[in-house]
Amino acid sequence: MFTDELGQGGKAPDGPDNSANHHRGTGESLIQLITPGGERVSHPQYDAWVRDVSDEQLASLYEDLVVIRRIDTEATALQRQGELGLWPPLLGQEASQIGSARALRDDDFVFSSYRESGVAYCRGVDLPNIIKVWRGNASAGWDPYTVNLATPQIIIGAHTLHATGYAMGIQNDGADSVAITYFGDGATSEGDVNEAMVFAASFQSPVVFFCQNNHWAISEPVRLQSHIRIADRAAGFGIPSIRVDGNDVLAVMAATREALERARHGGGPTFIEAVTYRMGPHTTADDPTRYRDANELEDWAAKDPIARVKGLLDRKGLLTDELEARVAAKADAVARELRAGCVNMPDPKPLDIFKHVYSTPNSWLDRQEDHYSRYLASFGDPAGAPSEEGAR
Ligand SMILES: Cc1ncc(C[n+]2csc(CCOP(=O)(O)OP(=O)(O)O)c2C)c(N)n1
Ligand SMILES: [Mg+2]
Repeated sequence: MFTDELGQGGKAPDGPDNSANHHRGTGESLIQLITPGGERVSHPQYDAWVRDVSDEQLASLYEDLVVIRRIDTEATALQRQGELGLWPPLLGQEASQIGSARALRDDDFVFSSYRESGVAYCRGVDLPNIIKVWRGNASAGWDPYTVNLATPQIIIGAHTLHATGYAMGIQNDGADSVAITYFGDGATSEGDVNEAMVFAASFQSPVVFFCQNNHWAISEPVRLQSHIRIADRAAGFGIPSIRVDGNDVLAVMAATREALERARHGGGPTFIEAVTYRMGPHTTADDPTRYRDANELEDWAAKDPIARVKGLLDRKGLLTDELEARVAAKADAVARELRAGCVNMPDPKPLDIFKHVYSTPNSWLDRQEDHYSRYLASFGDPAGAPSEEGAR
């Protein structure tokens, strides 16, 4: 029923022992509804939050997991082929992203970090727009208000302040939507995240702090990041926390639904620590073999988020050839659309960089644009001319 097998990692050869059992703090157990072997285990509190999930919906969650892994694989390949400048892989974190994003309402608003491409997929962002920024074609891939998802934040933790501010706005409007913000284990050490939690707690704002503890902040292990469990940091702010198996899509969905309902009904913020693992590099520019042990990868491969849902579907007699074929066809179609959208994306014109900086004219920016325009013209190169949309 409860398991602590997904702790924060064992004793590092030369670091402090921060394995789950040695963490100081309230130490609530990890919530799990599907074991790594694909067995559905009951939970007295969290079963109720996913009781309505039908066999069909379980199959659809499986499809989402497979599709976003495929998006990730395809984008990684596109980067290796020189079509993208950089890509931050989400491999291993699929259940954290799908389980939480599928718990949201359309009118909830998401503030994410750079690794949440699975969340962007769930919010309905057009596939090529997910990779537009990583191709260097735009500063932002989509209009946040069309999908209620802010464009991803690279500055670690800065967007958690935006989420709290947005949630305070929801309160002023008297609405019952919720802001949710995604960030990493490393981000919890940033001042911005701490300030966002102070304000959210003080004003009991409807915001969910969704932390994907993937055990690494680039090359810094979480055991160095925090000497207590990440979820236990929330207690210092008076924010209730949930520590959930982040590789278990149902458990993540249950935890997120609980947090969202609390926020919707005036119960204030909740902190969710989804305990998961970054199976790939930090980004395609990183080589994790330089700082982490292959055994750790093996341990986590055995807790794969897709394999366990597949196992559960199998136990329930739902893993039919028809389902497998449908999911594979969907993943293929998505990969094709992503690739075609990427390689056929029109290049931006150099002067396009001045677009969308301000919504109203700005003399300081206009001067820069004029200067840059004359600089480009000095090469006699018409490439500097603004694209059809105009310079701004
Ligand atoms: C304010 C700030 N400091 C440093 C960086 C450089 N940086 C980029 S990603 C990263 C690690 C973040 O780790 P974590 O919060 O665990 O998220 P993850 O990458 O694991 O998803 C750092 C330090 C940054 N982008 N912003
Ligand atoms: Mg991390």
